[in-house]
Amino acid sequence: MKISLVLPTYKKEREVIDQLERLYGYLSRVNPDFELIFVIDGYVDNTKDILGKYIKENRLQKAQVIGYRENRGKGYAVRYGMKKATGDVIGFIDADTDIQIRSLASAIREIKKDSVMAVIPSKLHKDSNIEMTLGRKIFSYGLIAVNKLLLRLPKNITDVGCGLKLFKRELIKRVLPNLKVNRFAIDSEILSEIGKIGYEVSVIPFYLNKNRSDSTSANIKEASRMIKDILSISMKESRVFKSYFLKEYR
Ligand SMILES: Nc1nc2c(ncn2[C@@H]2O[C@H](COP(=O)(O)OP(=O)(O)OP(=O)(O)O)[C@@H](O)[C@H]2O)c(=O)[nH]1
Ligand SMILES: [Mg+2]
Repeated sequence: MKISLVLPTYKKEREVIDQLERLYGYLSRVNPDFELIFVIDGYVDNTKDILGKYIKENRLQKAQVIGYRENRGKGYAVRYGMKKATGDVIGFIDADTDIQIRSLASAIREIKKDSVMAVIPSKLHKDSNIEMTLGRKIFSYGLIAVNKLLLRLPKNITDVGCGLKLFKRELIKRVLPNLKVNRFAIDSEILSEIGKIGYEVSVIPFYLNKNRSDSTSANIKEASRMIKDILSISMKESRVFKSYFLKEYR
C-alpha cells in the first residue's frame, strides 16, 4: 500500500531535516512504498535549499520538494501537495518534529484496515499524552465546540486541528476539488466534507513530544482567522451567501 505524506512547510529550516530523516527512516522500515512531498509555503527563508541539498546529497529518491514564492497558508500548501500525491493512502503531517512517530505508527496501522477511510488523531482521546495549560485547554475546547456547532462533522470526531491525518485515496481525491480554505481551517473543511458524504472516521490517540503553549496556530490572530474560515465553510454547507463568501477563497 503506497503512502503519500504531504508536509506543509513554512519557516522550518531548524527542524525540517530531523523530520525528513525520521520519517524517511521509519517508513523505509515499515512501509517502503511511500513518498514524502514537502510543500514549501513561500520561499521566505532557506528551508527549500536546505531540504533540496540534503535530499540530493543523500539520494533520497522518495522525497521531493515543491512549492511557490508567496506564503499562502497551510491549507493551500496541503491542497497543492495532495494534488500531486500518488499513494493509495494520502495524508499530511506537520513539518516539525512535535508529533511523535508512534502517532504515525498507529495511524498507519489503522488506515490499513479495509473499512477505515480516514484516521484522525485527537488530543482528547483517553490514551493521548497531551498536558495542556489552562489557556491552551480553553482554546482547544472552544475551537472544537465552534467546529461542532457550525459544521456537520463526522459524529465521532472529538478534535479537529491535530497536524496529522491519513485518508484513503478515493476519499480525499473526491473531497479535494471542494476545498477552498487557505489557512489553518483546512482541517475543519476536510472533516466537514467527509461528514457531508456521511463517513465516520477512526479516532486515535495523539502523542506530542512537547507541550508548548506558544504554538503558532493557537493565538488570537490565527484563532479569529480560523473562526472566520469556519463560518465561511458553514455558509458553504448551507449554501447561504455562497457567492459572497467564496469570492475570497478563489
Ligand atoms: N504558521 C504557519 N504554518 C504553516 C503555514 N503554511 C504551512 N504551515 C505548516 O503548518 C504546520 C503547522 O504549523 P506550525 O507553525 O508548526 O503550528 P503549530 O504546530 O501550531 O505551532 P508550533 O508550536 O510553533 O510548531 C507546519 O508544518 C507548518 O510548516 C503558514 O503560513 N503559517
Ligand atoms: Mg508545529
